[in-house]
Amino acid sequence: MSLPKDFLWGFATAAYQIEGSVDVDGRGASIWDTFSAIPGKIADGSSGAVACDSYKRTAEDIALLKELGASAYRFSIAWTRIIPLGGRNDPVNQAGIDHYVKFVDDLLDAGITPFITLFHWDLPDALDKRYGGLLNREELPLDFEHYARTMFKAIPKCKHWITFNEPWCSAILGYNAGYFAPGHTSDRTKSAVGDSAREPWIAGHNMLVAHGRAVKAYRDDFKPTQGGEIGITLNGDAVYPWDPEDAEDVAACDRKIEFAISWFADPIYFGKYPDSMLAQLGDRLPTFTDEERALVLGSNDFYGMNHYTANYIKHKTSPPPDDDFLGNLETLFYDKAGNCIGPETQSFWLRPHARGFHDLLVWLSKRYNFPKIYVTENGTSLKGENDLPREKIVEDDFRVQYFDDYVKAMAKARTEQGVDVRGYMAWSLLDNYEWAEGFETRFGVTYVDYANGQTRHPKKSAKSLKPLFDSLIEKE
Ligand code: PNW
Repeated sequence: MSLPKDFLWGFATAAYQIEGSVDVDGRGASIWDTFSAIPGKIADGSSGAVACDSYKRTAEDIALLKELGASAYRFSIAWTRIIPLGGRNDPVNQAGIDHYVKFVDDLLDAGITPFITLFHWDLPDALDKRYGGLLNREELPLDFEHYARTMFKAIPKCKHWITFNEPWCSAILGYNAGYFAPGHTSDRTKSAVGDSAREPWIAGHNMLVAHGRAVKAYRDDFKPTQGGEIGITLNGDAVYPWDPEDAEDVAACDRKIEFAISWFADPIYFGKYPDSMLAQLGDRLPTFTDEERALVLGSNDFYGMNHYTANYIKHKTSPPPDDDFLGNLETLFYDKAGNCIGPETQSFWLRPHARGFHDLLVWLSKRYNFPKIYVTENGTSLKGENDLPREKIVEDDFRVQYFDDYVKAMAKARTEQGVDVRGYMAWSLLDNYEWAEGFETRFGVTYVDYANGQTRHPKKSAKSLKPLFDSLIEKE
């Protein structure tokens, strides 16, 4: 069991979760600044206004990455630091560009390969207000392309670009459940605006086309001279039938992955939405124009995979309600025989089950003809971690075990099944702003003492990855 010689490994973060400095150097507001200011939307009432203060601590973060032995770092750019109002005719903010140019220079000087995510959910608020943000089929792709071009031009030294992080989360959590910014939902007790049955599928479609436009721009005008690669990062959980004897539960397993992953990956690899989604959603799923299809088809140089957990899947027999986004099925932690998928964590949706990682890597590889895969996120929270004193938090054996199990499951999938995995980024370098869960949930391999100046204290898991990868990466 092994990983290839040039395998890249390291850690991932996202701008709004770590940077803070929201009013510094001309940054504009994003939908997360607006959303987190609404009472009741964030568990502890917090925002990313300070977070880990990483905007001002780039040297400290790079020193930490170096100390932990990382060969790669995935971070995201705050669109509103580059173009504060977001649009293609709006002013560009040189101070924002300079910040990320220097950050990449410093990473490269430290021998760390940057992976840049262009969009990790922090849409310019001005675009949301101007034309409905992700819901605008004409404007969003053009504005995203312009922003992407600005970054490709500014940072030719970056060779690994990710367009969108987890469009499923932006579309479903942002426009169906209303749990994430901009908080749209049909539930009028939570939001005055939203149509859970329609908006998510429109937002998803528009992100796909925006991704396609940015990729075409990169390939036409930057890749020939810069020689880098570009792809999208999709999230998805592993699946097992609630009743392995029931063919309907087995079929529902594929449908679950199709509604989460193939929603985006099928148009990219096959030029069409999955049949299971077309059958259930009908004309609520937008139809690709010929131009859109051409932009999206074949638009991945690599597949970015975010993966955390697994579920048992039970099919439903009654017709799905209009706001169903799972594919008319239930996701469960226990199967029919009473087996539990994995232990509880601090995240209601996350239970470790490492075999699922192996099985999903194989499923994806078979469906999409063994694409080059970078695992762009994988990690866990710990039940009750935030309630412990610091000396206990840094002894995070549960997280050490999680990484050990998951990384070995990945190496096994490569060695035994031919999965073409080339890199792995643990989520996350730092405890950080966990979106609607605020700071109560800690995903970091490094404890951040928010109450005492954002000081960093590596946990046991931080130091466990280097020996783990050293033992798996081939020497020649
Ligand atoms: C990912 N869910 O999000 C994100 O890319 C990170 O920014 C985030 O911090 C990390 O995972 C840990 O949560 C997800 O509810 C958030 O199923 C929520 C879900 C899935 C992924």
